[in-house]
Amino acid sequence: MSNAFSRAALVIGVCGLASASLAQNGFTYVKATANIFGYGVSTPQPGGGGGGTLANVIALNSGTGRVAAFSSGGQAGWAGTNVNGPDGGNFSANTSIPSVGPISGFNGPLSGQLVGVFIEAGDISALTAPGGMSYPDLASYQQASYTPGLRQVFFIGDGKTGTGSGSLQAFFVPDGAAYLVLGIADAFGFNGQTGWYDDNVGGYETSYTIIPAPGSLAAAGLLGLLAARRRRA
Ligand SMILES: [Ca+2]
Repeated sequence: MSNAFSRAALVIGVCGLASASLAQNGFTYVKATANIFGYGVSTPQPGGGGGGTLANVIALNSGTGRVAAFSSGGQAGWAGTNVNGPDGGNFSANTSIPSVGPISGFNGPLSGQLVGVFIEAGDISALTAPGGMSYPDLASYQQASYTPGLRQVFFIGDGKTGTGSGSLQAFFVPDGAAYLVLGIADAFGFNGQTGWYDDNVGGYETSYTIIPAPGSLAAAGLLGLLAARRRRA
């Protein structure tokens, strides 16, 4: 190995470690009753049936070009019985819920998935909801990466391209995001105005990592490390 090559390898290694040490890591339990449309300050239920509980709110370290990754497991149930994991299930073949105040709606196949939304700092109550993310088919839950906008509810699932398998998916954090909110998009039969949280049971154990302005090389390396750690676990 040439000196030049070993020095380059060392620099890459140190940069990777620096990124890893600054990454924001955490764990949170997202109850099946966690209302994604409430931004942690209220639990709206315009569709009736109960607004559930406050969504999980994670205050993000500031930065630009941040990337989030997730690893989620556990089981959640709807109307007492049917259960599924964080990638969602067949309680309803699809979810179609309109926006609530400044938070976008959520439309896609399956139901009961772990979803998230990035929120900016300050009072958002007077802001207009953006259009929803596009999830036209099951394959749209299996992408390598996603770029949700502020206040745009996005699919997380178990955080991997498959269900319980595959590689970690990268979620690019919109610049200006101050909070990451995690919860469930629920409605009567998962269609129509949000509500019907109060008969939900269980929840999702969710680990998250937000990598600050990593540069693509360090991000790829850190995601690889995370994947390797999970495979050993
Ligand atoms: Ca998945």
